[in-house]
Amino acid sequence: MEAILKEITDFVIEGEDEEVPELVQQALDEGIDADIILKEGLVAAMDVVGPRMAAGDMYVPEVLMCADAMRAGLEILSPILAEEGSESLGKIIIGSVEGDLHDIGKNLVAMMLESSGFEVIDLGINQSIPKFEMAIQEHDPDIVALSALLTTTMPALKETTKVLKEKGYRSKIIVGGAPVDQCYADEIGADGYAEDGAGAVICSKRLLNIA
Ligand code: B1M
Repeated sequence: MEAILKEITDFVIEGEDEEVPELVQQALDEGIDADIILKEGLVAAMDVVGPRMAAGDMYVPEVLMCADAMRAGLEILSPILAEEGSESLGKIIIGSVEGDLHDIGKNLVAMMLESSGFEVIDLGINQSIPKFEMAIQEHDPDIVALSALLTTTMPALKETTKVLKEKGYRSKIIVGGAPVDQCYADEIGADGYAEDGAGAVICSKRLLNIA
């Protein structure tokens, strides 16, 4: 089991978007849990890519190839991870804040929320405050989930939260992303913080008083 997971990790790091889905399917056929493949195969690759990127050993085009390979693998896992619930627990708008182009983690969070029974409207990356506002006016969500992966986009997280709160929308605001923590969420006045997809589900249910 470990061998194929390591192979998946290595192929994601090499940005091989044709081999990765094949290997993910092979791992599933071998009976490995989708959740294990996600964590120990796909996400593990990003734990290698991140430090290499920080050290200047990998550049943006190469990292983009890794992201594509990861996405290709996720496409195989998504239907298994996201078994649809019948009745919606509530409506959630999710997006990466302005200036932030990262979406792998956000997509995972969206998938977890959806698979837990929430209706999720994913606005995508680089979403300005007016875009969040337009979406809120159109969909009237119970929750708005904001994602930020960069320390440089944390101020956009703060500003978006501040403006949406000031405008008095009924939606609760939850925030997350690698540089964000509970302390920062409290500081910027968000209603909730989640470390990952599972946390976002727990946090959303808590805010909507769902047992
Ligand atoms: Co970027 N990048 N990147 N990058 N990138 C990081 C984040 C970085 C830590 C790498 C590093 O240097 N070590 C670093 C940030 C440093 C910092 O700010 N402190 C960094 C940098 C510097 C940059 C650029 C500035 C590089 C450059 O251009 N010189 C640039 C900025 C672009 C921009 O956004 N404006 C950039 C670009 C990119 C790519 C486009 C090449 C690519 C993104 C492709 C894509 O997403 N489609 C990329 C990638 C892939 C990464 C790393 C390697 C991997 C991110 C990832 O997908 N992780 C990342 C290093 C790392 O994280 N190891 C890095 C896997 C994913 C499952 O985890 O995204 O953390 P994560 O999501 C988690 C949680 O954070 C949480 O749940 C998710 C699931 O568990 N979560 C939420 C996320 N959103 C949530 C929302 C919620 C709740 C929880 O709502 C409530």
